[in-house]
Amino acid sequence: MTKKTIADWQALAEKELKRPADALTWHTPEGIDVKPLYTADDIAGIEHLDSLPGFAPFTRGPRATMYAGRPWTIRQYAGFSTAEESNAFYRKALLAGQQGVSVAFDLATHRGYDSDHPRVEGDVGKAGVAIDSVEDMKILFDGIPLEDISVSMTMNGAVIPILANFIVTGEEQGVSRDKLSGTIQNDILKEFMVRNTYIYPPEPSMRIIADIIEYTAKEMPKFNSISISGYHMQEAGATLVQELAFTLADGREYVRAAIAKGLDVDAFAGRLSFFFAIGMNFFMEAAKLRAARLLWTRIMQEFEPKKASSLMLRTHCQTSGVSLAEQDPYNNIVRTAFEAMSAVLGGTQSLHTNSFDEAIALPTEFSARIARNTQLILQHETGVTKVVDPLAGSYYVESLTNDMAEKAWALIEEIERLGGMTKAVDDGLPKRLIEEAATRRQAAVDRAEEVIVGVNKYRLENEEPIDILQIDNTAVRLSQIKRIEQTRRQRDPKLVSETLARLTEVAESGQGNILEAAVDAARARATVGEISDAMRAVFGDHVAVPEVVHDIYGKAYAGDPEMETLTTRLNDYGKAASKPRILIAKLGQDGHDRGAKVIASAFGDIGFDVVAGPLFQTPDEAADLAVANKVNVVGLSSLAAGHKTLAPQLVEALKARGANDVIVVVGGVIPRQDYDFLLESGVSAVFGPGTNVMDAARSVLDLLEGRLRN
Ligand code: 2CP
Repeated sequence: MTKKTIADWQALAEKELKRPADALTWHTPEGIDVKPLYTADDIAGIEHLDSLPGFAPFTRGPRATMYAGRPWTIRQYAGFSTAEESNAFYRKALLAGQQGVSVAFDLATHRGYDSDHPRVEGDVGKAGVAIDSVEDMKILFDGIPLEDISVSMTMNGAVIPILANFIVTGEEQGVSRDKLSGTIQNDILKEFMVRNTYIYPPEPSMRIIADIIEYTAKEMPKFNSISISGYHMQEAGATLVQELAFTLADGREYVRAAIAKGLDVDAFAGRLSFFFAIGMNFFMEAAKLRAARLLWTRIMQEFEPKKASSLMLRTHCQTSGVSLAEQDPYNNIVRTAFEAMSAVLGGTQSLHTNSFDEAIALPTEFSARIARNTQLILQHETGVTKVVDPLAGSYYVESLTNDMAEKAWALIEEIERLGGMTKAVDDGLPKRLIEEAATRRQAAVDRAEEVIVGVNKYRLENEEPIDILQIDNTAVRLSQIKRIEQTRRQRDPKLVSETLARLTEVAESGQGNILEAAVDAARARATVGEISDAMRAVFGDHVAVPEVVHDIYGKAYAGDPEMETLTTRLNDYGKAASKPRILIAKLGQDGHDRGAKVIASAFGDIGFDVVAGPLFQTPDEAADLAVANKVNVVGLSSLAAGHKTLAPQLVEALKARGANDVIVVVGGVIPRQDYDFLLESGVSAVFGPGTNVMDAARSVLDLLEGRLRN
């Protein structure tokens, strides 16, 4: 048989297709053109191909034997309500096959407020567990031996009091800090970019990180000092290349901060860890992890470490929350399983698989079991653990790995030219690029150019509501307040004020280690809020200015008859009354602003006057803003389960200001079970996950026109 060439294939393909073969090229949002066929020519000359697992640049995995030696850690992120309830959940999960604990804290804790603070009324115990002092933390880990079980804590803003509480909890369990294993997220740069649970401005926040790296390097050799996270970037709409590049650039910045503190690179680099999202682009996600390891080695070589472990990228992964749909939610089980497989083929060290109901509410015991079992089945039944890096040598995956690395490297270099990530974050470039990508994607989904089964194609006519977990936020808050009061009664007030004063002094002088000082305060039973405030007194609060991107959504719909009809209606409304003005509001400590930003941007392009409200408002503050700006509509975006408390308060606050004619609509993660409650509370429309933005705009306009007629 004569050997066939690419030209032969192309001729045959075009005969089959009856059009040019490059019509099949998939232009991904990453700017990578994925061809329908890859051959040996596509990987010729790629440098990393000869590398082996366990050796730099670790493209094939950080360990020589990978899962054949030890499978990845099944580490499900969980936490809700009180410490007692979360503790019971962890203990059960550990008995059922989970291998590590991963704590989700509520947003009040994240932002350094005690549960009795008036700003956090709607947040306590909602999207995570409420922790106010060591007393709560001790209950959280009761019966969980911290010597044996590694604990991940997703904490960034209030990282100092939480880590201090964890250390003291260990001490009081009889486990000295050198034996504590686990990870603290401690990645503030991405908070300023996308996740928004910051407290202090960037500069003191970077000092906090350097102090934690210093302290853990000296005192906690088994503890990963940071989890440098791209997850939230992808959740916020970043492309995979953006996620990869910005995460590694963040990592480089933290290394520089620690070295500037006087640390030797080998003293801490081996305990830096990473965290990526795994979405539905199956091969590209696996390639992303391989490229991440390759590039991290390249970055770390600049610092000339002596230990191989300093060059090694180890990562946790979580399947993508944003890829889940409210509609036909059992599809999410399938999505998560594919994403989990992709993470494993990419060589993750630890994995969280989402529960199928996570687009709607907190996981139930049932959905959490399926999520965990997804990983157990992968580990025990599929055989994927038996061979290291099984995708190696695939023309497509190797070529993708290389493309991802090159594209991300170009972006990393751009960040360098801007003066590094702290500066780039300050200038707002990464945030803007991510928001543009998010808006572009929303338009692609709304136009069904990107298919989501059950949402914009194959949609069910009737959806059966599923059982969801509801948290009685008021009860949790009251029980937390009771325990705070008890703690305050039982502690030595003099010791508390002395240790807090010392912490403020360390923060102010720049001398000494902040975490070390906070451990003493935590031991004396100073609360999370008090420890945070002791630093707030010196560092102040970070206040972000909301900015919105333009002309992305509108461009995607340019010339579309749907858009033209809406524009005409908006113009007619404008002539009859005034140009409709909408305030996009975020209330409570819910910092998930992808949806709010996309809506603000798209509504602006559609023709509304948009006021983008700041994060973290109280209902009264939002009502003041609405009145001051004379808006017709307030669109409340709620993603952290606070809507049942906050939306009625917003309606009342508007009424109290005589703004009865302002229409209130609510969008975000709102379970169908809550719709009636919200509508009865004075909300005019509810837009759940998966809402088409054009449909939402049309509904808002219907409401406005209805008001005009009446
Ligand atoms: C691993 N080990 C092995 C092998 N593989 N030993 C022999 N043969 C092998 N093949 C050893 C490792 O060296 C290590 O020991 C130990 O086994 C555990 O392995 P590991 O790979 O370090 O796994 P891990 O302990 O699970 O740690 C994984 C990470 C860590 C990624 C390094 O940072 C981590 O657990 N991160 C989780 C972060 C997380 O859960 N985040 C939650 C995000 P030594 O340690 O002695 O070397 S929540 C997200 C939400 C959405 C949010 O953020 O809002």
